[in-house]
Amino acid sequence: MTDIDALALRLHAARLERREIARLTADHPDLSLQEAYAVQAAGIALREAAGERVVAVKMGLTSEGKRRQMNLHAPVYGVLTDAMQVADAGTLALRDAIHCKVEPEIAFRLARPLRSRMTRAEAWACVDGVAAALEVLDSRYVGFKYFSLPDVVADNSSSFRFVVGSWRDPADVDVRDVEVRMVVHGVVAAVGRSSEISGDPVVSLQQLGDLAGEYGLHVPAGCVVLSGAATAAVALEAAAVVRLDVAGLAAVELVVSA
Ligand code: OOG
Ligand code: MG
Repeated sequence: MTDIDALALRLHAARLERREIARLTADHPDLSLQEAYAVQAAGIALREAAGERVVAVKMGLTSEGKRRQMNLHAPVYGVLTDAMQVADAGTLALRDAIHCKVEPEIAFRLARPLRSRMTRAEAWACVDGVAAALEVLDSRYVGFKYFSLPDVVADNSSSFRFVVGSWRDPADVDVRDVEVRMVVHGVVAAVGRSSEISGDPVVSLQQLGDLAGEYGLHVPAGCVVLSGAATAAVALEAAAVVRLDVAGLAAVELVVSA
């Protein structure tokens, strides 16, 4: 077995057992970003072998707020399966997670596959739906901390669960610079603007096209893309109701149980 598969299994087991582990670079200090994406892909292959289906891709670390919170300084992607999706207004059980956090996202549904080096107009032409979304992150690393980009990439960019609200026609919305407001149990927990996502959330699609081309991921028609959180993530507590309001889009909700 190659190291890549062994590392993927290490993270896979930690996730299934809800157990924190040391970051991979503690004993693989030379893990490259290329190898980290290979570990991520091997982890997704393990999930597919267990019957899960890839339905979405998420960009991460596309806003300054997130990069500062994680002390990591370049955008990354992660792959999301049907088993990670929670219905709008559905429930997430904290006992399924290690130490999860929630963050506000804007989702795009693709009518065409993403490619490398797309212009903004070309990326926008791939989109046939826009929705508000919540992403729940959960790191497999001790204390939800890591000190390198390869660690977080290998851990599928801390992916855990996501919720997508009702889709709107892209012709009816302009999400370049709108307010994003996440409310937890009636109290505003995070406020930002969509322009904090790569300057424009559509730019996240262009960046994903480039990263996917570089690391060998196919982002097909029908795929959903989360463009990255506009604000820092917020730790989740039981009995909370999380709602995200994005101006011009339908609100999306998540209920959190113990
Ligand atoms: C990495 C994932 C970041 C986002 O939207 O910025 C992310 C992390 O914060 O652990 O999903
Ligand atoms: Mg995110």
